[in-house]
Amino acid sequence: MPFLAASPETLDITSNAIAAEARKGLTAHPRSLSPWLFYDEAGSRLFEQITELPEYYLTRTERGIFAAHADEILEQAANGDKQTLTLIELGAGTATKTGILLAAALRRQGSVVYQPVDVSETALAVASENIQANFPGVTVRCQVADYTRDPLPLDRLPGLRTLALYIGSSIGNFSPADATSLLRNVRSQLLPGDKLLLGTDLGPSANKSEATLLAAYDDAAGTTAAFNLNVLHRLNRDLGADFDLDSFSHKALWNPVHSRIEMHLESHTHHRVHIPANAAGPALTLAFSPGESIHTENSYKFTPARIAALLQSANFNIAKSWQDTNHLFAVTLATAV
Ligand code: AVJ
Repeated sequence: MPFLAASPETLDITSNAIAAEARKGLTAHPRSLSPWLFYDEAGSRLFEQITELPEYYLTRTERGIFAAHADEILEQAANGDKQTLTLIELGAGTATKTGILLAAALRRQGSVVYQPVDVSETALAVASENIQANFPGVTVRCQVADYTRDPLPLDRLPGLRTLALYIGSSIGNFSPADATSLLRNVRSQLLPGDKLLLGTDLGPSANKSEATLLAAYDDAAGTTAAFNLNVLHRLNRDLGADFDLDSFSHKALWNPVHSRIEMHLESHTHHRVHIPANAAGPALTLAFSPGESIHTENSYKFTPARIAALLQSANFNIAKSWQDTNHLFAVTLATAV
């Protein structure tokens, strides 16, 4: 893979990090697991399936906004003048959603340097291969990093204006405070005038009922349930835990106080789960009672005012924003102040 960031060894999630995260979350009350644990190979595949579900409007709606406005987004990002953009993408994964924007960048400037950032070296290898096969004018520089924790390892290319992409409602997994620190980290790597394109899901409104929101996280085919339960399967495999998946069920709920969808795994019996000793600490026995749940994800939903406040808290000003005609999803272009 071209231009891989220098790293001592792969930064792909280590079983140590999984052990530490599971220990911390599962021994807390209420119990929780961090959503990054979802994305092992099976989980990533299930998430891809989620993005194609009839109930999961987010991905196709954001794609529709890009399809309708990509040229304008790129023009605005380049301040309408002759500035050349380099695109960086946080949590790029396999970069399947980025094609429309890269194509618009190519129409504008003929060639473009694209810097996908992700913790998964494997996902980046796929991204790099896909992009280079489909967009010969794009130079891919993969950057392996955990952007939630580390400073972004960006190449500041002389003379180029940076457009940072944080799309797909990924910001929705973070509490308001964590979302602000994350965007401040991004801002610290940008120069005044550089741009950020942020994709956010919107909360319930006249156009979107709570039922629509909930269905996106509790689909009829059970794909989201399988995605949620897969985290237990992962802990069984990676940590030697003995979670019985039949003892838990998928729960999605709307929390209006925090404006977020929550996903939980709810135990329906009295039972114990064992996790053998590992590098993160001694063996654990967890006693679950009926109705007790593990909180596995928050997915925050925004209003235009909340998006503006969040961006402002990280020193960005809104340049322009776009929504689909049904006002389900927002794409916001912001300028680094
Ligand atoms: C990848 C965080 C945007 O919150 O909608 C999908 C993950 N969880 N279905 C989201 C997810 C359940 C997704 N994000």
